[in-house]
Amino acid sequence: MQANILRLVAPLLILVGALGGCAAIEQQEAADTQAATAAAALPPDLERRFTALDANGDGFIEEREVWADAEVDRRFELGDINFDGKLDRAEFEELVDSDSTSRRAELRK
Ligand SMILES: [Ca+2]
Ligand SMILES: [Ca+2]
Repeated sequence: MQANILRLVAPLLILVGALGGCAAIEQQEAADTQAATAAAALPPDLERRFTALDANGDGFIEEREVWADAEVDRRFELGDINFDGKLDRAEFEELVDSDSTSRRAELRK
């Protein structure tokens, strides 16, 4: 009797497991896509400017890399929102969006 139930249930369990695996893979793929989107989220003109400043190509703008851009150089510390000494793309976008950076400058006074 128990063996019969197992024979009926086992394929279902395998199916459920397989579906769960698919869902996990889909979630991972979605996360990968999001990460890729976040890394390339800048409008083309900003992306060009970011890439030009990121001299060593590590995906971050460090303070020693910003001398080429007077505006970014001047406001580097304001733009470094998480204080790690470098600008990621999101911070760079915030920095060149003068309104939000000016607002933060006001808040820090
Ligand atoms: Ca860099
Ligand atoms: Ca930072």
